[in-house]
Amino acid sequence: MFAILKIGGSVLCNKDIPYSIKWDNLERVAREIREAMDYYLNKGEELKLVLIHGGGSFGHPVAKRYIKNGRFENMDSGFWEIQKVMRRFNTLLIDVLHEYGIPGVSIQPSSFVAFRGERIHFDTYVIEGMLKRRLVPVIHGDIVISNEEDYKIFSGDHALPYLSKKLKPDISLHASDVDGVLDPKGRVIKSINSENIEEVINYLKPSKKNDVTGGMYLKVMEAYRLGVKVLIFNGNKRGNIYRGLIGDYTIGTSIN
Ligand code: IP8
Repeated sequence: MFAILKIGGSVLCNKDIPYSIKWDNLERVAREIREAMDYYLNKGEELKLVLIHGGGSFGHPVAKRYIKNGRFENMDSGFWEIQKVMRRFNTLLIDVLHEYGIPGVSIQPSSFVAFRGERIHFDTYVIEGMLKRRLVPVIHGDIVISNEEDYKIFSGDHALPYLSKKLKPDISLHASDVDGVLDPKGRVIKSINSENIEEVINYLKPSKKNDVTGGMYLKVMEAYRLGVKVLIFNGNKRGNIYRGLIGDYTIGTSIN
């Protein structure tokens, strides 16, 4: 089984408090990944895994300080400051993975990823080599260079579709803080496919009133076009990460 798992910032951090980790959640996530690895090992198989995490309460507050009127300023210190807090967050997370015997290795996008226009420059040769060696690359949202002289945030939401398209996992898991894609009555839509995509898109279309819906609209559109199965589920609920990793796709909304 080959999975890419993105863990949302709200699962790992308390967004209201800078540099705060939800330690109980982080421990639980690591334990559930370990249990999923053991599940496959017991069957004589293995779980190939790429992990992605966002900026959480580390990258976002620091990045905000350097954005004025939609542009980055004072980036001689901004670049290394954002890189530094993200490196710290990534290290804290990977340290916990190691405690659970998960061979996490750090992938720091600010060192080698760039935007060229809207195109992402991201060489995955080393990540693929790490996967062959049973390592678990842990990629994070970061600050990266963009075009000739500019900068841009490379988000976990860039990394998940980019790596899914390129590495073609069996499943792309999106552990967020919602139960999945909701219908107008607030019920989780179990599956989005060619039969109901038009209908779902219609009621997710961004309205000015509601940004969150707009966010979900883009996520669903992108996931649908990926050509890889995507599962959006609630990573705050105990057991969901384990279940997603062992192929129980009833825990949220699957899109393919
Ligand atoms: O939380 C943002 O990543 P995201 C990364 O996945 C930074 O959007 C540095 C704010």
